[in-house]
This record gives sequence, C-alpha cells and structure tokens, in this order.
Amino acid sequence: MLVRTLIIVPTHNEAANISEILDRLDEHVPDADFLVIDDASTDDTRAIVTERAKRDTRLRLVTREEKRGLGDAYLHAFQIGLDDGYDAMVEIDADLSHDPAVLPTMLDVAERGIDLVIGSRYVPGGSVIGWPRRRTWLSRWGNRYAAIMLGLAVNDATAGYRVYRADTLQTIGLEGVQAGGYGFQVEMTYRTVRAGLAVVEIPIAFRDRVAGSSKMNRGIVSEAFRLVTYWGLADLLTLRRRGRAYRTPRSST
Ligand SMILES: Nc1nc2c(ncn2[C@@H]2O[C@H](COP(=O)(O)OP(=O)(O)OP(=O)(O)O)[C@@H](O)[C@H]2O)c(=O)[nH]1
Ligand SMILES: [Mg+2]
Repeated sequence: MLVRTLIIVPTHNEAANISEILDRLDEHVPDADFLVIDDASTDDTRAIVTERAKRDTRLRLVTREEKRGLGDAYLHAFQIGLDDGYDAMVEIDADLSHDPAVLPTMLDVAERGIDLVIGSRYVPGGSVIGWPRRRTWLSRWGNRYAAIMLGLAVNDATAGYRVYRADTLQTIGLEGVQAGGYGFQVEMTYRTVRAGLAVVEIPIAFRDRVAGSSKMNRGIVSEAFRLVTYWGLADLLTLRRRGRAYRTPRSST
C-alpha cells in the first residue's frame, strides 16, 4: 500500500501561483507532504512558501541559487524523497496547468500497482485549453515523434503531471539522466518502459498558465528533439548489431 506521498512542486518565479496551487493540493490530497524546490526565484515565491511552512509542518522548501532546469530539480527532489522513505512521488507544475482534483484518481491507480501514472492530454477525454494552435501542434507532433522513435505506447510522454511509485524510481535509477527540459519527461518514460514497468495515462484537461511567465524556450525543444533522435537511432543500431551477432556464421568451405 502507498502510505506516504510526496508532492514535488518545482518553482522559478511563481509568486503569482504558488499559494493557490498549494491550497488546491491541500484540498484534494490532505494526507500528502509537499516539497517546493525553488531555483533562483527573484520574486516572493520563497517568502510565501517559507511563511506557509511555519504553519504547515507537511510543507518544506528546498532552494538552489542557480536555475538548473526542471529535470535537475526533480532529480534532486526524488533523491530527497527516496532518502526519506516516501512510497510515491508526484510531479506537478506550480502554474495551475495541472488540476489537483485529478490527483486522488492518479494516486489510486499507482496504489493498485501501476509504476508510472501520467496525467495525459492526448488520450480520449484529455484536452489542452488556451494554448495557441502552434504550441499544441508542436507538443502533439513532438509526442508522436518520440513515440515512433522510441517505440513508446505512450501518447503524452512530455507530460509534467505524474505519479511515480518510489520503487519505480529505484528500479530505473536517477543516475546518468541526460535531458533537462521536456526531454527529461520523455527520458524518464523511456527508462520506465524499457525496464518493463507499467505506465498508465489518465486523461486531464491541461490549462495554459494564466499568471507568471513561461520558462519554455527553443533550447528545451531542440534538446528534446536531438536526444529523442539520438536515443532512437542508438536503439536501431543496437538492434542491427544484435541481428548481426545472431546471424549463423557462413561456413568457409
Ligand atoms: N526548480 C525549478 N523549477 C523550474 C525550472 N524551470 C521551470 N520550473 C518550474 O517548472 C514548472 C513548469 O514550467 P513552465 O514555465 O510552466 O513550463 P511549461 O509548463 O513548459 O510552459 P508554460 O506553461 O508555457 O509556462 C513551473 O512550476 C516552473 O516554475 C527550473 O529551472 N528550476
Ligand atoms: Mg506551465
């Protein structure tokens, strides 16, 4: 049974959103603990969380002085969660794009033994609200490309709303992760699938952020594209090599 859950909220300048997301999480998953991992915010994010943590012992703040990327922040937080013996770890954006009301269902599915539960925009019942058409197109086709290149039967491998069972993270390991942005989510999904673990997608309505500013940039997209292409080609070559190795040697006579 999954008794202890740690909800990880990465932040970089999310003062406009952090109180509301924590309130809403509190409302829907009152038994969980919270870890806000803040990289180099220059607004009031840290002050807000510090003040709140004085009243709420289930909330803790970890700060880093450099903005080291979403993937790096999650790896740091996962290690803390594993060291502290949590059974499940949740990824959720601070910007209210992910609705905490869905989290109890996602945790239920993880509790029933699914190794990775993804809040997915691209399964029936899922949707994206408020994104310009270009951004939806990029995300949709980026996901299709990753699924084809890596042989993933996952529709939303870039999704940032997830529940990992702690044993999943132990099995796939936190060492040697290459990607930092959206590619991080794809890489962790790829590792989970390759380890033969179970992934389930639960439909969500993803809403574009209303407050604060986006941290998405071209570098994040091109990193994901480059790495997915590299992993996919490396897979192909390895298969070919294997194919060659298994071929019956021709007789020399
Ligand atoms: N700790 C940490 N958090 C980050 C970093 N970059 C982004 N975040 C947080 O990660 C979450 C997702 O970032 P967003 O800027 O919302 O990125 P996005 O959802 O891809 O794009 P938009 O919704 O368009 O802004 C938010 O909670 C950010 O504050 C980082 O370098 N370090
Ligand atoms: Mg966002």
